[in-house]
Amino acid sequence: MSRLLLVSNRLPVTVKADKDGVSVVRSAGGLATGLSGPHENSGGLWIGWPGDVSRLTQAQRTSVEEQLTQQRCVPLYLSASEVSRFYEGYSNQVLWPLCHYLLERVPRQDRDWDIYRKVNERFADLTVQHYQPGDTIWVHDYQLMLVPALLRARLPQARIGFFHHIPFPSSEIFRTLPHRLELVRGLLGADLIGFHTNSYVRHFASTLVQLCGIEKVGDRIEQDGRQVRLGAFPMGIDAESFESQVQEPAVLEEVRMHREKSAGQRLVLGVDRLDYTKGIPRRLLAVQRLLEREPAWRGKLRLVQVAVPSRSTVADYAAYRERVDELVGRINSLYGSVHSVPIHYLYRSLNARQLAALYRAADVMFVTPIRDGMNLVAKEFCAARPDDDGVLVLSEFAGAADELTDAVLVNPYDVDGMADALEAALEMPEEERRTRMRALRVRVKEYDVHWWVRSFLDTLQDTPTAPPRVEARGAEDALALMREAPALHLLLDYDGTLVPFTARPEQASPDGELLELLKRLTERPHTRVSIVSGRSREVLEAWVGALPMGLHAEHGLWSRPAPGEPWKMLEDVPTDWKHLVRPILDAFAARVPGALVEEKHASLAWHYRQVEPVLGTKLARELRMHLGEVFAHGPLEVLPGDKVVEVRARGVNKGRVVGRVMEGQAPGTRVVAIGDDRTDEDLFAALPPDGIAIHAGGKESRAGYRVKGPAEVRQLLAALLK
Ligand code: ADQ
Repeated sequence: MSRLLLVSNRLPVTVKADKDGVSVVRSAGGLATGLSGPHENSGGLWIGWPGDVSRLTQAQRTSVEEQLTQQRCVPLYLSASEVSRFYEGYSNQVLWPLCHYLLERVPRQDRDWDIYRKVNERFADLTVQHYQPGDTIWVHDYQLMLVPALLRARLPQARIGFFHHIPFPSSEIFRTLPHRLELVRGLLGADLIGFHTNSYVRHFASTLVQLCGIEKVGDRIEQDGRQVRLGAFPMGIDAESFESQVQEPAVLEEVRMHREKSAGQRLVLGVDRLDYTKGIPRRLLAVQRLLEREPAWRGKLRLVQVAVPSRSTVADYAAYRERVDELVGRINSLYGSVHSVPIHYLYRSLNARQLAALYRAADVMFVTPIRDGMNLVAKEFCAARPDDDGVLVLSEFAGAADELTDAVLVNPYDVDGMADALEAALEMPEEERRTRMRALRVRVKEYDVHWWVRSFLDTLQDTPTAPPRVEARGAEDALALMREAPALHLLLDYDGTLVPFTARPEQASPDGELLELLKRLTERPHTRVSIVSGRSREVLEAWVGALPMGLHAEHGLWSRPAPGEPWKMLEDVPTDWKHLVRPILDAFAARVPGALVEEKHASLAWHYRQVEPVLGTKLARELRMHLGEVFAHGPLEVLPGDKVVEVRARGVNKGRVVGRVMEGQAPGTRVVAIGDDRTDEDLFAALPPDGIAIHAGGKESRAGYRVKGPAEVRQLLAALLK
């Protein structure tokens, strides 16, 4: 196993100072537990913030550092202003509410972005300092979204994973962020980006289409010549430890005590960080509604709500705390008696045993976040029920709801519906409770935190990392071969290879530099140049027809060996299908602004470069399917290109050009083909064994050599002239 470098905002430790000195205690959180095995076994490091150490003496600081080193942790200290602006500011006041669909909580002024970026740079710097070739880097969560790209720029060959622990919202929400592009590009520095659920993967994928114009987003995309994989890896818990804990005599004793104290009452449990995403007020209101509606439940049920203090220095959290306090007071004053109150509210953290005992004692676990990346509490409750009893009521807006389908699922915005669900849970027959809980436990035990870590890291290991500087080496090697060849024939694609793409096809005419470069290439001794393009004859003649080159238009349908010579068409190419296809393309163009239809002699093209990207991609897919169905066995081929769907007669492809240009060619001539898209793959495939295929771009290609795009193609060709 390669060495694992974990990078997260917080280190998995708590620093405790007392009069005897200072101790660094390993925290027992889910992430820390799941990752401790791979972290230690791989001899890896964990890089992160150890929490506020500003009040420690110098001696205590030294002791903290020693203890951290022993635990293979590397501290990154944050200043008070970084804590308030990077952590509380941008991370928790912008990204956190936004990813939980709470746009109205995002401040109007985006003041903390610069600090967010700077702290991300600090994390990346420290990681680079500790990186050794062969290490696997795993970056965690929304506080560090820029880190993958910052690392990639400096460690092109590193294996980098990123896991997003909170929801990734719909692209319509995400794109409201002023720095949306930087954040998305930050993530794309990773080889694997993991989310809890398939919906988050889908949202991220449509954000890529929407913001970056990346078209074919499946479970992987091409980015700067690398593959970036996307995947759903639902995080689990250390189920075994919860299960064994609730069988310990001391915990069972505590369970007995809880039951005794609740004699004659049903125990409903809520356990959360005190966070406005956790839906505590509406949960309280649901209890109130049930008591209001069904007086028989008064005095018969008790909600124990445990809330861990969280982010209390952020104003929204302080206000939220007051709201919860008020509601608890109001409901208790309305429905409490001299002997008992319906809501038992604890504002504190519990240790693992206390938590386990409460889970085991509860009749109903009430988990109602208005949004939650996953929600581990729901899973912990199931793991703590080896007695196969207890009912889980779970918000459908928690990631966990995708897996825990045997819970009673509720809409946390529907207070009446939640009151109904709570009553149904309280009255659920034993047989049904057991059947549901058994199914929940199987899920939680099988897909535990160890499974989560393994599946993410295995996928990351399987993801091909950036090929070792293929582009640069490829260009150099290709150049060396070309220089050695006694004679050359260059077959050059035009759009995307010699010139970058433009908004409208007619704007891509050659610039002076390109015309000069082509002219000089045609003057190079023993060198012939041909353009092999999908463009029409007229366009090629108008743009480059004056140069002494061969021209091949419409993907090789038409050829003209030299200026002044006649254009010849491939024989037997049917064109009588065009009047059937044209109306379909026109109809699709009429459905959306920006789409246009181009007609060539033996092909038709539907261009959508100027269409809103998500809609354009969707319509292009629909069009391809429609054409594929209607003309399944006809003489047509439907080809997806770069922002274009092209329909042409079967059997016409750029590969047909190769045979033609090689006729009568001087012995020893090497054919070099350069192109960027799928249609050029036909050209590459048809090359003779000693031909040189060069892919210009970051797509999958059969070409043996690669350069990045038009600028590098021009550099390569210019180098040939030196
Ligand atoms: P959180 O928002 O913190 O995590 P959650 O997944 O429920 O939410 O984890 C909370 C953890 O805190 C649980 O392990 C729970 O036992 C513990 N906890 C809660 N209340 C406690 C109390 N009173 N005393 C002691 N411990 C308590 C973020 C995302 C989640 C995602 C996780 C993991 O918001 O959606 O599931 O990360 O990716």
